[in-house]
Amino acid sequence: MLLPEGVVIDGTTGAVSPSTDRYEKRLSDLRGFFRDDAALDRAIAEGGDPIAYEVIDYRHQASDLAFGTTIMMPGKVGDEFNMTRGHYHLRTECGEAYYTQSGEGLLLLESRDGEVRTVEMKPGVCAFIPPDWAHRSINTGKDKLVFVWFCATDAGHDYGSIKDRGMRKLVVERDGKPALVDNPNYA
Ligand code: PAN
Ligand code: ZN
Repeated sequence: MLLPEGVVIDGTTGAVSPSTDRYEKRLSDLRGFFRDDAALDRAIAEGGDPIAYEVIDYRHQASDLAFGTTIMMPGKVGDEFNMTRGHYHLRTECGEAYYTQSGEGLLLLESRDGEVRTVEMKPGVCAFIPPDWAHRSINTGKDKLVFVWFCATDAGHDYGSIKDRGMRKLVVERDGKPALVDNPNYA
């Protein structure tokens, strides 16, 4: 039987205690997601293939609800800010919430019929991700971006559509500021 418990989440480091699982993605794991492969190679060589983000889970298969943190490092690949892979949920009726704890970023969302929206990520903002919207988070700041996510345990991830087609928009640095621009490689 699952028992209630208080899970301690550190909003600065993203540590979750207790947690059930974790993984990390290095820049080399994100090949194919950034626009500029040569810039990715340079960033990997210069930084020693640094960790781009880490995900820590509190997840029990016997419960419908899971949560955890994502901890994103600052940085850019070329002029594109560090980002997550981005995905739709396999169970298309499942939404999600992203509650930012520290840092600053943008949540980029895209519906199946091509509508694009962004939600600012900063402490105090809990972003609502409606069912069947692709979502990718982007660290546009100088520090770590840490957020808590809540979603259905079995929502699942469809990464393929985003990897194959890309998202319609990119978040790049222009004049020292984040800007949303058309993705020239969008298929
Ligand atoms: C989040 C994401 C996490 C990493 O937990 O999985 O931020 O992003 P990618 O999975 O796109 O690499 C979530 O949205 N879960 O559904
Ligand atoms: Zn999700």
